[in-house]
Amino acid sequence: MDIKTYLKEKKELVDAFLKEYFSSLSSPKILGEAITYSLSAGGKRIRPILCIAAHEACNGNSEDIIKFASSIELIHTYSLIHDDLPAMDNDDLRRGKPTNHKVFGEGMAILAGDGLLTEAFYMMANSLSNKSIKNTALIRAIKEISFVSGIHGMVGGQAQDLLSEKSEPDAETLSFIHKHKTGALISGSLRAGAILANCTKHELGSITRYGENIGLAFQIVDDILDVEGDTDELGKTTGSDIRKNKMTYPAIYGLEESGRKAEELISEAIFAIKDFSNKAEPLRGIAGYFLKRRS
Ligand code: GRG
Repeated sequence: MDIKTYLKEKKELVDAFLKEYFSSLSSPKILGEAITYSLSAGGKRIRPILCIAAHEACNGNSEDIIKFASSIELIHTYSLIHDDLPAMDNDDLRRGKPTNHKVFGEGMAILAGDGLLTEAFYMMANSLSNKSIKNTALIRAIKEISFVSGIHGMVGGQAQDLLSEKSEPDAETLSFIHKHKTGALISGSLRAGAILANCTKHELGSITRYGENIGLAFQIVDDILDVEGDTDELGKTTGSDIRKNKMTYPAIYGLEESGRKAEELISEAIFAIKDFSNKAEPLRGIAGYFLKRRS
């Protein structure tokens, strides 16, 4: 299986779903424009794809969860819009385009983020499209995504990140930030996909270990790309972590050791799903892709 083709096909499914879903957004018009501006700016759709791939690995059918998986992209996009605000990272460029607040103003950017976050849960709650998904599984999956997105996950990690800009780098805080700010939503997306396929306890444990490892690896690679990457390829301004005195892997361990750590985590992720059939090939491929990505 060619992982690039898999990623492209699944991204197209998510893109098409989101385009249709937001084609008739209610008033005021500008709010819809601010939302679709960021949502259609060319994100990789990694979190929805991971949700779908975990669902398939646990013998689920991807078509059953396109709506649920796509809703996770709304949460991710909200987090990027708010992360770029002057009160947070104050960035001008995202996904190769001016950031949301640069185009629509801070107030509308905040509301676009709020709207995306809320709509995500409305979408999830309305995502029972097939009898194979049970109500109890859907509630568990929604519980999972709300846990990893909020104070116990992404928002908690972001808060620590904000606090740490003024402190000396330390490994424990860095690990907390990365695992919560980035790893939690990645791992939660995978777990939700598995839960919606009525996975076994053993499968959920393996998917969780896979998710925790690739989640951390994803952010380490992100840190490395901020130093070594190309602004055009990345679609965001590089070097911003150093300028903002961010706690990152390269800042604490250096580039070489950070690369080694990411490789180690990816191997552990692949090992964690060793008992799965070839239906987990996309998960294995995505782990490898995480290491090589340039954007
Ligand atoms: C609650 C006000 C308020 C703000 C919350 C939680 C939060 C804002 C921000 C944290 C989220 C964040 C920016 C995490 C970094 C994760 C990361 C590596 C983002 C880039 O993800 P990709 O590469 O991006 O998947 P694309 O553009 O492909 O979607």
